[in-house]
Amino acid sequence: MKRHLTLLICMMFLCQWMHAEDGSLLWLRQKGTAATSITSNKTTQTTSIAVNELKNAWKGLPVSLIIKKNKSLCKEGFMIEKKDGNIIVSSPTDKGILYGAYHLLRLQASNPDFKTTLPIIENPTYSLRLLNHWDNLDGTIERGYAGQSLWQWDELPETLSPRYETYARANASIGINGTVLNNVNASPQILSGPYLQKVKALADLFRPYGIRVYLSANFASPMVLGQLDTADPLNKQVIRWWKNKVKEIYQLIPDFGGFLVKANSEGQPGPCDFGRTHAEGANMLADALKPYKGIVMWRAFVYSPNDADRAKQAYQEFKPLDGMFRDNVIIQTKNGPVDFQPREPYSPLFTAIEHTDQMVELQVTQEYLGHSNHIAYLAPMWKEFFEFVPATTLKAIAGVANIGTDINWCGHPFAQSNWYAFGRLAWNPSLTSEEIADEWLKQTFSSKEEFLSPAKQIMLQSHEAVVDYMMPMGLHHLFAWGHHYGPEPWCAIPGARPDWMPSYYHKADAQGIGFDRSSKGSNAVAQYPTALAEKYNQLDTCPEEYILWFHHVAWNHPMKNGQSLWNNLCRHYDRGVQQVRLFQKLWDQTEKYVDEERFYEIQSSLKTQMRDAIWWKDACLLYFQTFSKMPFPTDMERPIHRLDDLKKVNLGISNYECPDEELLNRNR
Ligand code: BDP
Repeated sequence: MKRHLTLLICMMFLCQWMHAEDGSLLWLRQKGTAATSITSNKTTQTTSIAVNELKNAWKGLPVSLIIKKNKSLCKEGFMIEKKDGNIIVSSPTDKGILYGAYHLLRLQASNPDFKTTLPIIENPTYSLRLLNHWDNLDGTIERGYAGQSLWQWDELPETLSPRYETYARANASIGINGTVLNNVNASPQILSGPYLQKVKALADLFRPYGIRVYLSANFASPMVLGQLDTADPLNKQVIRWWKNKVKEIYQLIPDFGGFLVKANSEGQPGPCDFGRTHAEGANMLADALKPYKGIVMWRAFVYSPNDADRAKQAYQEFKPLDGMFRDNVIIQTKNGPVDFQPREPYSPLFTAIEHTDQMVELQVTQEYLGHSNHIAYLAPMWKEFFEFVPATTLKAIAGVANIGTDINWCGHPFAQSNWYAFGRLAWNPSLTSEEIADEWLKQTFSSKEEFLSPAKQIMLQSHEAVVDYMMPMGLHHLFAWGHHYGPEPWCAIPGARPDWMPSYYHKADAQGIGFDRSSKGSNAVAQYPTALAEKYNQLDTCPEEYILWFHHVAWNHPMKNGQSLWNNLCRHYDRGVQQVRLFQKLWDQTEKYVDEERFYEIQSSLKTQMRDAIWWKDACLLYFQTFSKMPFPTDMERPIHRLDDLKKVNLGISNYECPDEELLNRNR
């Protein structure tokens, strides 16, 4: 009897453990009830996946999947309609069928009335919707906050982790159709024979999910792997080396997507090392890829250490090259002109380049937004970008992934929403942030209004809150040296690049604060189309959210609300902190509707976010006060720290003691 009881208790524990909510299911949680008829008119690996997904999760009418031509659909588009008591999902391709099946499941989970909205026609806005993994071959991830790299290079190609398939499913479910497997700071080894075998194994696995594989290429690969004494893009041997390499890749991976290249940026090799231009470098690779329909995504993230205003440099380097690139080259530019800051104006390259295909690089991983500790739902930030850069001017879209080996994939349960939102916006940038949040919450947590309302409020206000407590009003790059997590506006490392120091960006002095990029300053405003340039150029017409990006503003300058700049700055920081307090209360309201594990995990990470928000506010305001010499508004929450103490904070990931200047400048 006693033994039976012990067994029963053990089994109960085991069941509980098995059902413990660890976030690993992402937004793919639906389960079907009855065996509904799901048929398809053709069978491919891809349609079989679609059939299985529906068999496992669909609860409604019989579904027929039909591959057929339809003039209103592009290759990956699909139509969902109701006919004679059936749901028909049709598309010209099996990929479109798969997307249609996932869409049907999404509708089932997020819109109980969706049948009244049929027929639905969906075509993706961008034909290339890519994740960029900044994963290194040693398993680490540059700016990754969710564990190690998913790719188990040591085990590949023989062993395939089951997570690869879940990764592919998750991507396909939101329409992502390409993945760059390795870091833009690329090891040449990725192009070596043994590694290409490993890449092939992943490509084979991802193919039925409609996902193509791409690689980041190190421009010096012919020297490192091919023992050539140059990587000059005009050198015949170099050209031959790349042609052979590309041929080797396509023999293994016939649908290989192409290369992503970070060249002559932050110490990476590139054509400029050999007196050639970015266009000459990109074109040489493009020519090698062309016979196989491969592409080159050439990054415009360049800035040299000496030049005046870092925000101007990508434009200065790439605008004169417009029109000189082959038609299978796409210039890949970050959304803002500096570097994924909490808020930046859009990069003026997007409206300046006219004769070359362009794509935007967004950062899903929260390098500058609290890593995986803070809730920062990024759809609102990305939507801001699309207000300035019409979706149709872009050929493709890429997102720097936030995915790692953590059981919940992204570190923070809410960070999954950024992976999700990236995919959904890449498919359709006109979806609203709220629609995407709503879909994601319903699929990931619960459809109960009592849950949705507070959770959605947190999500929709979260990005602005982070901007407020970190870098409001156009401030940028106030981050601590090395880790890009905490504040260090005072940071000054002797001998380090000036454009890696916060003071280069905030320029706080006795008069005021902010970077003068007006026509009286660096004149970065001139890189924008005339109407915008004029608007940004004048202090009184420049939007307040960018004011310190474009102007050096006097501390006592009266802002639109009649109060001084200093008071406004204080109010923003304070508002950020108050918002996180509000998020804590809102999250507590959801307790009844969320599983214990995720409820407490998020509750606890909000405590960290609260602590960090106060840290940011106190550090920035106490430091800037040493210049403004103005008092805090009386109704603002007082700092709880002393500046001297904050200056001593060291998260143990900085390079303060690094004596080697080159290393110092590379590890930033
Ligand atoms: C910066 C990151 C650095 C990246 C670089 C890039 O700090 O790790 O290598 O961007 O995008 O934001 O190349």
